[in-house]
Amino acid sequence: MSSFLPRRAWSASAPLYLFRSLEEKLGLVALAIGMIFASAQTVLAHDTTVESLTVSQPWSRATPGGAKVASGYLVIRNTGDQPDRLIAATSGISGRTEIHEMAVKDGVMTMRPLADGLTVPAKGEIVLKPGSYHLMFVDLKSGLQEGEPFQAQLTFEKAGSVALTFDVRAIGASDAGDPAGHGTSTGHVKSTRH
Ligand SMILES: [Cu+2]
Repeated sequence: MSSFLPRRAWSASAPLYLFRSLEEKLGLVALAIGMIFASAQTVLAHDTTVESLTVSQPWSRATPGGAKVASGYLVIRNTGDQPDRLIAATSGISGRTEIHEMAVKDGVMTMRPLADGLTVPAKGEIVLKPGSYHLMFVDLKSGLQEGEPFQAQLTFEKAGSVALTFDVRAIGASDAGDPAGHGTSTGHVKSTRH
């Protein structure tokens, strides 16, 4: 770094040079730390990462009065070389939280708990969405209100546990919506409320 300096300038300013060098190093460290925090906060805005898994856009719907169940949706991406498995979920809003799949059987939408959890393929993703896989918050302690997020925790076989904040969208919302959170209410998704 100092090879371009004349020898005389180098020897005269050596202590200063060392000081500046140290200062420079500290500056770089501070910059690096700043960048780590900046990128972490960017990630936290929409995604939560644990090991090789990234969980995006956790959301749910407001519940009608008296409802005892609510669904949870999200996307899990796996950048790793090994599959992982979502094996459990918990939340303070419900007595228990199950992992469900939904399918059409004899023309009727049915759903069932997945006893073995849900595999997240290596270098792949799994989408929990209306009409498909979802979390089911069973025995709700109180109704979910639009715009009032809640916390839940997912547990993966390999990556361990991750805490998430679920956005609560309007009754009848069919997807996670745009980041500004403008609610859409469409009647046709009623049959896929779970
Ligand atoms: Cu369900």
